[in-house]
Amino acid sequence: MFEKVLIANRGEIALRIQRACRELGIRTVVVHSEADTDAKYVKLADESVCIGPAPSAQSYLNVPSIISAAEVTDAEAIHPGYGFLSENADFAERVEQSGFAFIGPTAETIRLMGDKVSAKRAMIEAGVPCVPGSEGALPEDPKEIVKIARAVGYPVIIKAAGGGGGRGMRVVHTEAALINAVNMTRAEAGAAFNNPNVYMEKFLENPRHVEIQILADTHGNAVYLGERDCSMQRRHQKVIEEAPAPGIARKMIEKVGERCAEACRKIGYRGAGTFEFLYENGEFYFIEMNTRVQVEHPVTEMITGIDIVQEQIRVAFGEKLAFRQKDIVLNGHAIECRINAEDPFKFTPSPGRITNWHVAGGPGIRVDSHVYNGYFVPPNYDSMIGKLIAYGKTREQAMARMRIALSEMVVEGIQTNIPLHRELMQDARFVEGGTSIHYLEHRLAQRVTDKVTEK
Ligand code: MV4
Repeated sequence: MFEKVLIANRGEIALRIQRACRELGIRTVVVHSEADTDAKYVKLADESVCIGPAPSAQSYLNVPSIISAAEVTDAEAIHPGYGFLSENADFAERVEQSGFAFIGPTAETIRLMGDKVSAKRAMIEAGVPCVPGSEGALPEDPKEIVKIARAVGYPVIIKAAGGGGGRGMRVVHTEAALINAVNMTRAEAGAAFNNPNVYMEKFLENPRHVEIQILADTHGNAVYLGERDCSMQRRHQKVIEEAPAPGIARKMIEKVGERCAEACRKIGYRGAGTFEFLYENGEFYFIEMNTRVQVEHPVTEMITGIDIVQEQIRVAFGEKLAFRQKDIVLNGHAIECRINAEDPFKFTPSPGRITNWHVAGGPGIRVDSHVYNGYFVPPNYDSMIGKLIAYGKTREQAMARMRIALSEMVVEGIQTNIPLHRELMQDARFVEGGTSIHYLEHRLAQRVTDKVTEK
């Protein structure tokens, strides 16, 4: 196994990766910005290297500094976590060219999946069901574009090939609005992603977001670890995730999961990955693949008993997966609430010093957080300060445990979205399960109306 791994990330995931390394007997190097010098996980690491000032562009995105840190500490591999450089193909390439293992897929795979047009083409070829739409990027000729839209049928959505995660897309309801929308999306995409290519899909009006977790080794083995429902989101930021997805037939998941695993074998995928689908009227439609470990990986870990981060590291070292598909048994239900340092009504960030931090506990409760009493939440990064995960034999038990856990959580000195989670765990539609990607935003709009009219 690797003797030393460098963690090129911060916050809860830096701590999560460190714990995985410890269990595997691997020493850790943490790189950090000046804003994170006092973070406890930095002190817990075997070694730490300050790689720059607080702004990410000068620290967590500073490729030469990170590579230098790996060189001076003699690390053998780099784990990028999520966000920051995790899906940057050029970074993965630089890491490997400098003689380190990149804990993730190859630069080539990251590039293939980073371009949503090539990703979709690869998935169609591999037999993964996709949203109907244009074959590849849209042509220049407006007449051709109009023809494609007529064939797909309105409403359509125009998406940037370089986008993803909700960036660079536009819904079009009528032919009259089509060409202008394509031109606008193209112009924005050229500026934002340095890639003006756009493609078209049928716009699904009320889908759920259901994703499939996969693991693949470098010996041609790939498995799927079931699905997660991530439909509870606001402005493309997930708020609650759960596994399994309520009300979807196991047979359906097995069918689409096997397609995903087969696609991984076909493209030579390495490590952990997620296939994002929209699920509507009993059908799965692939939209994007994420080539990193995801924030919500713990819900899958809870129901499979598999440590996804450890498996990423093992596979990067060249080990074979220690299990086959038939060995993977889903057990029970898990729900994750993302805890953000933000105003629970206005959603404005709430950085600052945490004067009192008490976490929940008890059966089936897991807290992934780097926060402690007296910790200062820096204003420079994402507002997520931790994740509260509840496991139960059934969804009802997981929810009951989550309600208790949320009642036990104490965070003082800053505002958090814990009050929102308390509300949502009592929400009749959420409790019922199977809400669409639009539900939370509708529910929040309702909350404002309720307040004004004092219902
Ligand atoms: C869509 C869609 C409806 N139809 N594509 C947004 C994020 C990016 N991953 C893809 N997204 C969407 N693509 C088609 N053909 C609706 C969304 C979408 C969405 C998807 C997942 C989770 C939340 C979302 C919120 C708004 C829109």
